[in-house]
Amino acid sequence: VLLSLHFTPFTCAYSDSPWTWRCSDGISCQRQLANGTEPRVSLNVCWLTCGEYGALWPQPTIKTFMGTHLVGFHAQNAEVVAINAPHKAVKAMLGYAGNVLLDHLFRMSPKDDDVSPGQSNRGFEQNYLAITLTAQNTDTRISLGTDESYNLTISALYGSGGTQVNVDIVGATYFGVRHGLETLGQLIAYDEFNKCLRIVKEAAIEDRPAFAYRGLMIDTSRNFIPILYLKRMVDAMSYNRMNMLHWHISDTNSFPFYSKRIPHMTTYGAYSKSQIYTPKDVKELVLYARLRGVKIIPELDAPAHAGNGWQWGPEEGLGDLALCVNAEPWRSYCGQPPCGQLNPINNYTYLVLRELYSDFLEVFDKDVFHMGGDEVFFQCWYYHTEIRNWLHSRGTHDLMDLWGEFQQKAFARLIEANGGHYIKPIVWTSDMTSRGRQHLSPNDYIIQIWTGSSHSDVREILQEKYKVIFSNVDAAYLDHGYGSWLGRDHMWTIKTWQNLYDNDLIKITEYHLGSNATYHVLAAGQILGGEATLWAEKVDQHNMEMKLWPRSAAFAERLWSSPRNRSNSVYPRLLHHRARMVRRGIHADRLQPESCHQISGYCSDPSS
Ligand code: CP6
Repeated sequence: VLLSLHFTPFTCAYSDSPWTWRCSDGISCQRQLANGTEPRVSLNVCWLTCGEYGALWPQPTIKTFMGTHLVGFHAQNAEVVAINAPHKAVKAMLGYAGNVLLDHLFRMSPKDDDVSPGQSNRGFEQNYLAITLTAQNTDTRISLGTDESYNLTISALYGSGGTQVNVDIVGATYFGVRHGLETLGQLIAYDEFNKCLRIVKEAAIEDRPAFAYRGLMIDTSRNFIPILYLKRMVDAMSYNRMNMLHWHISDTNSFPFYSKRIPHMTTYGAYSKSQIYTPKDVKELVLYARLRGVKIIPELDAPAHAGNGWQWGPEEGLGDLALCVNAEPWRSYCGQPPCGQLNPINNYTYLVLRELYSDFLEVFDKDVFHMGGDEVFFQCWYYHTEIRNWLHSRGTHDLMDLWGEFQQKAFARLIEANGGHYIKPIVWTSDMTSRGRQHLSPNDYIIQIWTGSSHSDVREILQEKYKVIFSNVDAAYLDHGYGSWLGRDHMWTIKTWQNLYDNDLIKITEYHLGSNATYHVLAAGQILGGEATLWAEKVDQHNMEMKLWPRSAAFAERLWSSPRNRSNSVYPRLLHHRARMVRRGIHADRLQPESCHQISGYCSDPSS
């Protein structure tokens, strides 16, 4: 059971300065404090008056102690003084993560962050922040079973030369320690009046995630998204302790992944020569993400959602690898234009898949792989005489049998490409996960639920012991509400940050199974977590960040902290977290007019 203890509110003891209290809840507002006055503040107001400082997001699971006094220091007096790790590689990674934090501290401090002559008696210039990092095991890659817990303690030592603040972060793995550094970064704020950074003098936090899988999906097939923006997405995920980036790299629209073994894929399938992800790009991104506690999970969607890039079969004498590519009228052949679906009765299709899997596994991690499996459109297959003949020869009318055989063969090729080693496949909910589950062993497959949360498939999938990731369309679809790809704007309503925050996976499970069975499903680790999806029919690098953030941050807290409260109590803290993300360079969506930060009375949480 995860505990969340409330602690004494901060009193923000900036007692030596008149201070403009800038509040974001619209209830309290500008206050001038006389010298020596300590504000009396409620918990919420305190979050606000402290600014970003202490607005921890996602909320740690246990705070055993949080002090009330702050110590000032300069960024150049912060240092990682010791790194304990059982392994050279982990030690190097910890050094890197420490530098990411120190970089934040320098960026928080304006260039004139020195004390002008008349102000040099505040006594913080000598203060020192000493950080010790300890990782207990040798993991250098994050996986579904990684222990991401950490303990963070802060204590202060007074000396004649100033105060030394000691920060001690201990994690089971590198990834836990990195989360601890993230929390530390959120416990430090810039004090404009004194021109220094501030940190709480004493604190003790024990923290671990409620769910192992805290994901985001990006689609780079409908529109190409430059690697730089995928890195920015990873940055922002790391600020929210999210750990899985599901890369829906290909679809019918385009195939931007460069395959060394089959360069035709991008020659035929990329939008242009510059809209290609090279192996070097991908390796760089995978490492960049790993250092930030994020795993990149690639998806090679099949057999549907595959078209452009697959047209070269006939020219090379291999026959049709994909059917109904760009066929019109599209409504007869697919759910969304342009059409395309792999040809399951051409053996070369599986050969090509194996080569592609091999190229994917050379650049991505080799433990989890997304095989797609969404929205197979049987009409596309029925339309081909050879496929109707195949059905006839097998004495069946059910194309599920053909699809089942496809899935089993494709999975075998994936294992082959992985040198015969097992690799965990993920598939989307589909007809196969509702009426063709005999083709998917619950021991092998993870099912990603994009079905609505109240659909009976959810109950059946859980009852049959599958492990699941929730991307339920009624709460986790970030692209909805901006108009669909057909311009049918009425089809979907926008998912607000409150919808994502309140997308409680445990409540969904209880709705289907009752509390007793839910207990067992949770104990068996069937609920891996959740993933918000950004389908990119109307998305590119210019609008992706405001669609992702801060709504994904709301889901990140749901998945990390599994809070009992709903969204209506967290609004002020989210505003500060959003401000922090913006300060770090992320173009997160704006939630309020600035006047709400300054004038009392009229702005309040829209969800309450
Ligand atoms: N693309 C792919 C999509 C969708 C899916 N798969 C999708 C379908 C319906 C809605 C939103 C997105 N655009 N490859 C389904 C998982 Cl409402």
